[in-house]
Amino acid sequence: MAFDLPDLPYAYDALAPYMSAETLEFHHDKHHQAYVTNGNKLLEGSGLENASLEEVVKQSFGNNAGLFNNAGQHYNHIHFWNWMKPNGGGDKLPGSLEGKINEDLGGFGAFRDAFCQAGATQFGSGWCWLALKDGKLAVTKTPNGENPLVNGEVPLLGCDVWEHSYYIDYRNARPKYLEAFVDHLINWEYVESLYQASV
Ligand code: MN3
Repeated sequence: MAFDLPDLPYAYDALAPYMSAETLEFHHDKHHQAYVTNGNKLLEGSGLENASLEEVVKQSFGNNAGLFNNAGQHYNHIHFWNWMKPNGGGDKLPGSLEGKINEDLGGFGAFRDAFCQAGATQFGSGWCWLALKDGKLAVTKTPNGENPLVNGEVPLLGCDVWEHSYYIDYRNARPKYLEAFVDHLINWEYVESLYQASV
């Protein structure tokens, strides 16, 4: 099915000061729109016109680099907008997710350290993730538009560490952006809903 740019689930200025309206205007209206526009061009004639977005991502990986890059980024950004909310972040997690993080990762503090470290050490553009792998939570990172789906994992939370996601607000201070994302922006209820849907 053709790709569509979804509206942001909040106002452009709703995430300030941690993510500015200017960043969201460029990131959503220009960058995400470009993945949608280019993805739709590359979807035509690919044989995947009727596949779900998840299937396009999985089946184009390793086979059709142009389509994969745009479909992967479309998938990642649809979720990224929902992985954030005003007054989000911090350690007040829904109960079942908190228990799982304690069990598999050693608690919120250990998750926070690992997630920020993964994002800070992703060389160049990419994403850091909280994913479900063989029933266990794992913190990972991927280059460019890749995501845990291509490794047979379920993405539960991702943070965009392409410079377009933070350079206006944080310049080169990617670690500060990652800390603000974890401490003030994560929509844990959305993460919980993906976790519940996956078990
Ligand atoms: Mn982006």
